[in-house]
Amino acid sequence: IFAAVEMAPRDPILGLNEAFNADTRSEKVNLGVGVYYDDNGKIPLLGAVRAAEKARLEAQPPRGYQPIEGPAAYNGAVQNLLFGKDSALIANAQVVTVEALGGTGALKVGADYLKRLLPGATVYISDPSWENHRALFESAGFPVDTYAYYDAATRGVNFTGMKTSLEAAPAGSIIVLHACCHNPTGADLSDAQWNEVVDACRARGLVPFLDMAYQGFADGIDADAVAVRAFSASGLQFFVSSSFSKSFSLYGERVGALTIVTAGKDESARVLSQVKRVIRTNYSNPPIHGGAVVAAVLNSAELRQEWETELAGMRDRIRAMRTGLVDQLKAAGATQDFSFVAKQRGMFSYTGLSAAQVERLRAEFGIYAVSTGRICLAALNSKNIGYVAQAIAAVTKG
Ligand code: PLP
Ligand code: TYF
Repeated sequence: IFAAVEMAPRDPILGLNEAFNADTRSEKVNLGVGVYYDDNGKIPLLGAVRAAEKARLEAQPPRGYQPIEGPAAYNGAVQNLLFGKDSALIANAQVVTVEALGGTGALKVGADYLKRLLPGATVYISDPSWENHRALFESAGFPVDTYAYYDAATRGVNFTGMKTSLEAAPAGSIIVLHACCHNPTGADLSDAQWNEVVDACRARGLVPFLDMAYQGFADGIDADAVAVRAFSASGLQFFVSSSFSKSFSLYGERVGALTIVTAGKDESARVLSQVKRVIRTNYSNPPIHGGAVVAAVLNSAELRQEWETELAGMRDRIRAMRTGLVDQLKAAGATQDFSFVAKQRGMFSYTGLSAAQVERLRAEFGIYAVSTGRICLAALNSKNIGYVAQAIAAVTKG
């Protein structure tokens, strides 16, 4: 039965890890995958997470099945992060949240449910977007198109183009929006532009699906929820996927959530019953550990404060790497102006490096980046930043 099976293409980002791991050069740097490393090049174990894990271990809780939708303590904490704890939507029971296997799992459960709800819809993702968005919605059975987003000339958002795309999308189309820290460009919408996107979704009858994978990595927990809050105030129904992979440094624990805003309590109950059916036929119910840790941190005043401080530390370190890279590129004699790197937000920068320049970085310097020119700033540190700046200056000269 396997004789005619073809080799599937590798994930362009995760595939880079394999090549990086096989590289024997000691000076090698992996700017490919979107993971936050500390200044020692290590994935941090946050102090708040360590404390919550220690308490769990000591309590020796039983390992029964979880509710299909995950524990209420977790789902409620996710809602508070997204909407603010005093949100009228929460008070009105207009919010349905289910725990999911990371942000990816939340997108997939949402996509599978949407396919049942709107089988004829087209999904629109930003041009460009996270590689997995297209594959994920296609695998749920949707045709996937793009809306204009990035403007290479300004290295910002082509907002006129984006609005034109949204206004041309057929009613009932699903619009996947990066809630903050756009992956891969680092270019986000302004608060005023979010309000215009809300208006366009309302006018065209579009179904917004906000992907929140980096809450707290740009300006702060509430500041980074601006898009979610704009949609919350609109009276529209919409979807949100949350990921705690980055903000809690819990990548491999697979902690995320899918949240759906409905028109009211009765709708919420019916929607939840359908989403639970999707989950039940996929993996039945979520694993315990990651969600329990996140809920314990978010629901304890003390641990939450510790987490917020640690999150701010990650955010500030990335910012310092952005300005540091701009300065060191200048010092290394780069002929190009890289000041835009300091203005982009989140973990990534679309550097404008060509595929050929990215290949030179790998071959000559052991520096790995995505062939689109995306680099992860959170992989830079005080030891490798000078080396990376020298290398980028070298391949972009002339
Ligand atoms: N969405 C975006 C935009 C991402 O960059 C990522 C990155 O990992 C995800 C979703 C997936 O998150 P997770 O690793 O929690 O599945
Ligand atoms: O964009 C990134 O690098 C992160 C990590 O299939 C990632 O979002 C990349 C690819 C993928 C899953 C996660």
